[in-house]
Amino acid sequence: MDFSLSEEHQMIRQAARDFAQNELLPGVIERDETQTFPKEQIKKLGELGFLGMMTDPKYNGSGMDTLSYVIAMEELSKVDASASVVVSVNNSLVCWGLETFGNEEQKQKYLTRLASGEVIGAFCLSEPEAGSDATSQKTTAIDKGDHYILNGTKNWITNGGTADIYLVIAQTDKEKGHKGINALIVEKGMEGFEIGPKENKLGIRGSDTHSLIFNDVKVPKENRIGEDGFGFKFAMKTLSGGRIGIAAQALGIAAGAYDLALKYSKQRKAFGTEIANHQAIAFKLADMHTQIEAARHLVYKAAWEKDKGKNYDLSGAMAKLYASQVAMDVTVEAVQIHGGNGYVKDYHVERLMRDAKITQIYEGTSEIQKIVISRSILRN
Ligand code: COS
Repeated sequence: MDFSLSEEHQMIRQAARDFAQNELLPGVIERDETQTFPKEQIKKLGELGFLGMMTDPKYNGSGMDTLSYVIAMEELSKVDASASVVVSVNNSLVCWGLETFGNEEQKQKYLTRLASGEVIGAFCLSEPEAGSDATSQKTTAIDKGDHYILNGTKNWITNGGTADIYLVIAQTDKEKGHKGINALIVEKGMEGFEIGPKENKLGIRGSDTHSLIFNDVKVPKENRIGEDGFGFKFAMKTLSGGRIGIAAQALGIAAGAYDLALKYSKQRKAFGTEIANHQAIAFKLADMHTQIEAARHLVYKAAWEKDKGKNYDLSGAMAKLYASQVAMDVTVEAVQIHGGNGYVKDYHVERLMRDAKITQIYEGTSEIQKIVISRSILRN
């Protein structure tokens, strides 16, 4: 076993770290407060190849491995989880999904633009009444020969307003249950496709979350991903990889809060000495550091399994379950270490605490991860 990172991985970490400090940190508090999408920053991330990190260069991607992607996610998320969720969705749900399951025409038409960051994508599975219970799709895609007619509503869609290309999961044949579900590529501007109001969220407030409404949207059949009825499997397989990205985001949020708490505890004085010298604080730092390191091992292991072509459903679910809990625990403690300062916005940790919560919810709640994990260990 070798736990050291290659020179290339270290360079990616440095590049993502520099970007986070130089481009994401300025204005991050204001963007959170005003719910402003980091448009310029995302454009630059695209130019630097961070939006199609794992995509083959022949489709304008960077051709890197999953470990590179999680390292970048970790560094970007230390500073701005609203920006990193865009990176995560575009990379592991949209680009990976299209590259792995799309046909050549779809890759040429859509993936090339998504991987270069010319446009960004959205992944549309959740509905008002189908979040965790993902097979209960109410959105319908009725087969009309050479096209589908799409009707329904999708909820809590990341990049909902800013995306140009949407991967939409919908039921074609109710009788067939999850085997009658399809995944369709929908373009912004298609007639009958309406973007609902932006959600006012607890955290990741700079990210752009909307409901989407489809009213008799005509989607050409060539926009279906995979065979008829492949949509649910497409969603599950894609989400399995997406969960590694969100686990990396959770890891980064925790690590960012820890870094701030460590620095603060060496500067802030109480009872005549820096607070880090009090065991009450030092022990908190010890716990936080240990939890983060354990989460990092789970996240990197899941990425490694994906890169090795192994099944990563279990490792990805474990990484997400654990790292998101660590993100919650560590950010709460980081606020505590900051005391009164932790409760005001200027010190960043309250934002990281709010941002942490979503990692236990999106791309499969912690309870869903436990279903995936328990089914996997009981099956074997
Ligand atoms: N890869 C490939 N196929 C998978 C899969 C995976 N990771 N997970 C499930 N499937 C397949 C199953 O094999 C089954 O197909 P077959 O009947 O051909 O065997 C099908 O999908 C249905 O699976 P299952 O019977 O396990 O469905 P359940 O209704 O019990 O739900 C869970 C399974 C709970 C795991 C699934 O609904 C889920 O992940 N829900 C959460 C969805 C989610 O993450 N929502 C957030 C939206 S994105 S922000």
